[in-house]
Amino acid sequence: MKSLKPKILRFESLPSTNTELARQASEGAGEGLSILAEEQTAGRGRLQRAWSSPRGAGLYFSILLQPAIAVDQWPLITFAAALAVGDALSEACDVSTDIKWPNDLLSGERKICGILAESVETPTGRAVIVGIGINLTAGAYPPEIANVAISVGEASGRAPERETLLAALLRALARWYSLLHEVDGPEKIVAAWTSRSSYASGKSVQVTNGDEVWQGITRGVERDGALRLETAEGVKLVRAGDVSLRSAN
Ligand code: BT5
Repeated sequence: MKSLKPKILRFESLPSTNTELARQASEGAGEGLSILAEEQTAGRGRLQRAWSSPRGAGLYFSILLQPAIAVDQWPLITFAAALAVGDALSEACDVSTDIKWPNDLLSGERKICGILAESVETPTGRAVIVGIGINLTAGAYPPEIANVAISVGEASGRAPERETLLAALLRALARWYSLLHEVDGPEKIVAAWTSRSSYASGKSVQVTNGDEVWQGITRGVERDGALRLETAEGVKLVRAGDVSLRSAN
């Protein structure tokens, strides 16, 4: 069994917890090293998009993992992280969430958490940095995206306790990460993810990946985390892209 022992380094301010952890990983930091910052001045999303990270308004966290699973299953690390955040939000804040493929936690269709997994070379082999940004208060995101973003405070009606949430997150990450390494663990993670995501099956969506745009109905996920999309031209396997709800026309 693989057990995760997180060790947290705390910073007042960083450009990005993922970037700082990548630097430390390339210098030999070990599995479980985690970084927490009060604010990020250059927080990152996927495809070099920005993640709004003002001081004290969100939980900005990254953890270094060296999974002992086949590389083609590494996308399931993001799934495991999404399941862990869902558990932590439910346990510590009484907030229930939906998961939008591949990495968004939603509360009532609005994004409450984003996850950014990046692979990195270390002296002991390839590793993954999982970055997690959770909005604690409405100050975490810019007002322009208030229609698509939400915070724990707004979703729960209570002031969120960051340390309680962090502790729950670390426990949940250790649980799901350990499951990922069990025989049948990947199948169990895909099954749990599918049961918690209204987007996994039967949802009419549009998927944008660079210049490509596909429309279709979601039909579950593959063993490696790829999203099955039934389009007019047949079933496509989506491995990268942004999923949005398709408006009825
Ligand atoms: C993500 O990207 O959702 C991944 C976000 C990961 C952030 C964490 S914080 C700790 C660690 N260190 C980092 O530098 N990053 C990680 P993506 O799916 O590409 O979504 C980005 C989009 O979400 C942006 O283009 C905005 O539209 C929107 N957005 C930005 N800030 C937001 C916020 N605080 N809450 C909700 N939506 C936001």
